[in-house]
Amino acid sequence: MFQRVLIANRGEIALRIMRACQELEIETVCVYSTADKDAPYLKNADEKICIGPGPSKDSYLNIARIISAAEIADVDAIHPGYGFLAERADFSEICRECKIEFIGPSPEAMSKLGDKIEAKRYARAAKVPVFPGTEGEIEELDEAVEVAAEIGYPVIIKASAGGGGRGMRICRNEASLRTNVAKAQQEALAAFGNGGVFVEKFLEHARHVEIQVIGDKHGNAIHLWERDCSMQRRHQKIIEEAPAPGVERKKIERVCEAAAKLIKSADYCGAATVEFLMDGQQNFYMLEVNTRVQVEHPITEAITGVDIVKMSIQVAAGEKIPYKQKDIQVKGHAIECRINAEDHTKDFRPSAGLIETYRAPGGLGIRIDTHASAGYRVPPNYDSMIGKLIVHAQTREAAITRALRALNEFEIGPIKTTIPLHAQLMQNSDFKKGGVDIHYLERLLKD
Ligand code: MV4
Repeated sequence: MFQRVLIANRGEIALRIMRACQELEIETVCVYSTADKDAPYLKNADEKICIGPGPSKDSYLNIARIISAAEIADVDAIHPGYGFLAERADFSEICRECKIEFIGPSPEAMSKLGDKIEAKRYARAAKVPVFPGTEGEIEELDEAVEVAAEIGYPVIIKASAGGGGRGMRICRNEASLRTNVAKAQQEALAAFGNGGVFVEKFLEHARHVEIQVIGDKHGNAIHLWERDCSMQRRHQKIIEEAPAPGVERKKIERVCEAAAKLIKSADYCGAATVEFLMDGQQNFYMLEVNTRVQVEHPITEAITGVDIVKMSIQVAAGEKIPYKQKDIQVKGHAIECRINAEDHTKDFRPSAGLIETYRAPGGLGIRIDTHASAGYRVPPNYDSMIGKLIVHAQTREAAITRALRALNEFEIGPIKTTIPLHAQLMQNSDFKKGGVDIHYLERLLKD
């Protein structure tokens, strides 16, 4: 096992990783920017190293500074968390060149699955369902038009290097497809340095269901079942839950097994998420593979009892996954509410500043992953998520009741947070029924 790990991240996920390291008796070194210098979570680290000023490009995204910190602190490994450098294959490669273990996939595995066209190839081979569409990247416009005629409109053009909603164009007829392919290619080249685009069937109404998987360096991979992340706004998830309400277990089990096979076929080490859209008939279509630990991993931890962050470190250190697939059983239901420092009544405007009042809920089935507390100043430089409330109960209904109870106990002020929005959603009859689609929240907020 590693002796010392550097955490190349900040906030709640830096704290989450430090806690996992402590339980593994690994020393932690946390990097920070001057915007985070007084943040209390840094006290949880054995050592902290300032890597630059507030702007991410000069600190949390600055590879040279992070590698220098890792060399100075003499760490064995770096955990990237999520965001920042987590999905940068060049960073994974530089770590390898510097003989520092990157806690996550190899640059090869990350590139294979991070590229959407490549990922779709691996998916087809592993019998993971994908959208019908062009096989690889579009070379001839006429070929794309032919495929679109076969699968029927609407279709969507996506950039192979895109993700999270970037580089997509919906085409509802041939004329639109003909004018948009070249534009999409140019845009993709400018934005991602890779002009590869593909076409697939566009699904209008769908739920976002994703599967947690993990691989080790011994050719093993398992899945940890699914999460439903349909409650989102502008590609930002707001609420996630596990398992996905109302989904036939036999059906999801087949997709989960294929997802595990997919990452195994890519020699993938670490935690990953295979994202799907699910239509009204519970057909699944893969969207993309996220090659990192995700924000919403705790709901999977709640229903499976598996510590995903700890396991991500163990597999990076060369240990085998300590579970057989049949050991991973779903127990109860979990819901995560993302607590953002935002005013949802003012178009989710960021609400940074000093937290004067902080009173957290507690009790059975409540977990709060946050770096916030009374006296903490939320810096304006970074993502507005300041924490997550994760509730676990025996049934979905009980989890919703428990979440509302916890949200009513939760007091953060005077900055605005999404707590009141969550309390409203926990009482929303459509949410309570289960199975809202990916456009639900945006529709609700419009009325
Ligand atoms: C789609 C789609 C419909 N059909 N692909 C958006 C982000 C990226 N991960 C893929 N996305 C979508 N791809 C096909 N073939 C609809 C979306 C989409 C979406 C997906 C997941 C969660 C929220 C979304 C919001 C709008 C569009």
